Amino acid sequence: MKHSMLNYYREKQRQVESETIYNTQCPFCSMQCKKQVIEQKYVKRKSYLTKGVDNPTTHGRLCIKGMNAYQHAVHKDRVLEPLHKQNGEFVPISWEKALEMIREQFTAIQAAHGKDAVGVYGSGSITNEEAYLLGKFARVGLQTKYIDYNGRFCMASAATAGNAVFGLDRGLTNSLSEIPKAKCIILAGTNLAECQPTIMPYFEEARKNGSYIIVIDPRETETAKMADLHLKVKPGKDAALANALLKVIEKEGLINESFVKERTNGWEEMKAHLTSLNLEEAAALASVPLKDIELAAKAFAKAPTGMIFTARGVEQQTDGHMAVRNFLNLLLLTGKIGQEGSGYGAVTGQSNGQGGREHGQKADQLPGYRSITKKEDRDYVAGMWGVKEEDLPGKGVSAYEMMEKVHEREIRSMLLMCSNPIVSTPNASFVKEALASLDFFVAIDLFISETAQMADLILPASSYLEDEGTMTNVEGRVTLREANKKPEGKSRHDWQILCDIAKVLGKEEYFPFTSAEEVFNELRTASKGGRADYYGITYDRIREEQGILWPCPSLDHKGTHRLFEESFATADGKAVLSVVSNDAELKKEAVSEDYPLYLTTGRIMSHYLTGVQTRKSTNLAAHFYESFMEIHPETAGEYGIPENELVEIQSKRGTIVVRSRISEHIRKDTIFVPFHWAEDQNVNMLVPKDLDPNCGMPGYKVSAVKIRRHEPSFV
Ligand SMILES: Nc1nc2c(c(=O)[nH]1)N[C@H]1C(S)=C(S)[C@@H](COP(=O)(O)OP(=O)(O)OC[C@H]3O[C@@H](n4cnc5c(=O)[nH]c(N)nc54)[C@H](O)[C@@H]3O)O[C@H]1N2
Ligand SMILES: Nc1nc2c(c(=O)[nH]1)N[C@H]1C(S)=C(S)[C@@H](COP(=O)(O)OP(=O)(O)OC[C@H]3O[C@@H](n4cnc5c(=O)[nH]c(N)nc54)[C@H](O)[C@@H]3O)O[C@H]1N2
Ligand code: SF4
Ligand SMILES: [Mo]
Repeated sequence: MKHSMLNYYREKQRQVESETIYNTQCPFCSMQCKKQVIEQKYVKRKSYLTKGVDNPTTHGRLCIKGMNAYQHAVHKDRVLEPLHKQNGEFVPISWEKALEMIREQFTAIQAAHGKDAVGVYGSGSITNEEAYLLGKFARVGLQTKYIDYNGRFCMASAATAGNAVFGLDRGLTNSLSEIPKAKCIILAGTNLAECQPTIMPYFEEARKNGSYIIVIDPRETETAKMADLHLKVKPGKDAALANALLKVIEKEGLINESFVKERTNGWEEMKAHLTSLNLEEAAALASVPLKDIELAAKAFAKAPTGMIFTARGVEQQTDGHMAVRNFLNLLLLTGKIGQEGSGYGAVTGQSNGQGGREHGQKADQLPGYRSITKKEDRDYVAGMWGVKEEDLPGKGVSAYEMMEKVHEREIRSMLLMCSNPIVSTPNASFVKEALASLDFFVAIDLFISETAQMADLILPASSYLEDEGTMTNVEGRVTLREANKKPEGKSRHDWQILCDIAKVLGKEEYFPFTSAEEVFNELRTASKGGRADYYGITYDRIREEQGILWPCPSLDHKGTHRLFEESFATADGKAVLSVVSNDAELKKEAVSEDYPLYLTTGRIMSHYLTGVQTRKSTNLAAHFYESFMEIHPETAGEYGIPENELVEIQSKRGTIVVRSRISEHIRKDTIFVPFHWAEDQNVNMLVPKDLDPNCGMPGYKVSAVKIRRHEPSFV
């Protein structure tokens, strides 16, 4: 560094009056990178530095989002007191008034229309404690059956597939440290390089160790660039592609018969299915060259160890559940699970995408991955909550179906925590219409998001820098997010808000908590003996051992790094082979003369989900301040679309306007649009409402659209 620069920094440092260090984890993706945010107070202003902190999952690494994540948390637009909508304007009111209003409204609506008239909508971005408490609040505080959460859109296909095939869903069956031992890796519909950037060194190390990496994606993403082989699948055709891979393995005699006999059920049906498959037909459906399919199948089957990872590309489909099961067939038929360097990973998305799906905020679920329809599970949880089993509501419906119930006015009031459904649900215009019809709508958020804007009441939540709690990261490691910053303004922690509402509803005895740790200790007992058993995990142990991988059933249990070594978690210990047809996609929208292109949607590195947080961050927004459409040069030429021009994209449901970005990296029949923007750029206005019948997952990755150059109209 030049002398003058050094002096400049020394002088700046001298002006710092005080420094406060906040220990935390990045609030964004499932890597949960540990970091410190350092607040420096100068004479007249504050500034912030961010430093990665060493830990067993990410070893001190941070991506661009983690480096800048303090910006939204200290942003001037944070909601800092309860806001009540009066004549279309938000007016600050006291917490007492806000809580009293909630009591009056919820009580009156439930008295007039039944308990289920109030719905609860949660999130995979809240802590385990909050997810647990939200489920308990719905079942005990409100006694409504209608609760579900945004993770339905994220993890539902893989979670239901994992439970059906292995008897247990923990995103990764092996800890991340085993990735470098895998000699062949299939990355199907996952763009790790942009979505979990700090995971990449594990794969780079695998490559150095000679691993053969195969990426399956309609686009040549940053992730595909590190692959040895890229299969540019047609959107929505992963089930057919997996069938083609299975057929090659059968034809080449590469099935691990002893593993299949000892560790799986369903071989007879599978054998008949494999015999009946036509390789050329499956390959043509997937639109992938036969020779590449053969190369991929042989590389995977012949490697001594191997792993398959799937993410939303495969999963966010109306056949997502079955498509995942077909990739699990590939693992099972080649015997690649339950050993070092061999296993499966559903790459979890949100910060607490894993824990958020285990402790009872799903329509059909009680804590510890227990089932709300099983008598013994209901008895256990009711017993520990101190309520009667028959007073626990039954199973509700999935997140999008809840919006339909709102539209039908079966649900008349909603409590929304940490989600922005107007931008994140499919068929977004319908959802907006539904939410507008609510009699009383409460949103708990950091900001006036597009959805909170529609609420009658907004309650201010504390941010990740302020809110302590546990988060279960991508590898199933339960981590403790410390938080030593005081809540901004009058904001409160999400768990506190639930206790406050329970109190005014006369349910205080069930919600007596004064700290997140107390909630966690109850969660431990609630999960005890369940599939996601956290009983042996305590705050002190997490601090000492730098996180613990569940299941961890007792205080002297070390946690579980590798699942299914001896047996699977099914009743007889065997995994289930599943017959999956090429056309398990009946409900997918097909392209037609009117709507000739496939639209697929997803993410970019510098923005997060609906963008409410990252659009507030100057450094992140600077990378992309508006949405775009990735399109192949030949297709762009066909439609007369130049680079960086406004383009209208239309489906049967609506129209959006975004900028063109011409790229050879995408298939010619497909365009890609990220979903981080709202209003005229809300791509979910185009996405159809059809759901996977097995799990309620929408088909975000396939819509049929037409495009044209946008002609600005001048008035
Ligand atoms: N930067 C950033 N990181 C994030 C997030 C974010 O918003 N921004 N969100 C977090 C969350 S909640 C999640 S769930 C994860 C998601 O992480 P990913 O699932 O990796 O992200 P996506 O971009 O949705 O989709 C992955 C890839 O699927 C491809 N794809 C599209 N259609 C198909 C198809 O039919 N078949 C196949 N095989 N591939 C297809 C897309 O081209 C894309 O590259 O990321 C997490 N990390
Ligand atoms: N087209 C398309 N749509 C998709 C997807 C896709 O790939 N394509 N992916 C889907 C997936 S995987 C996901 S996970 C969903 C996510 O969809 P959403 O959950 O709707 O997205 P977020 O932007 O995370 O919304 C979180 C909201 O909570 C607020 N918030 C942040 N922290 C806190 C907190 O601690 N407490 C409270 N109370 N509020 C907080 C934020 O300000 C923001 O308004 O989107 C889904 N939608
Ligand atoms: S966005 Fe994910 S990878 Fe990036 S710093 Fe945050 S947790 Fe880590
Ligand atoms: Mo997600």
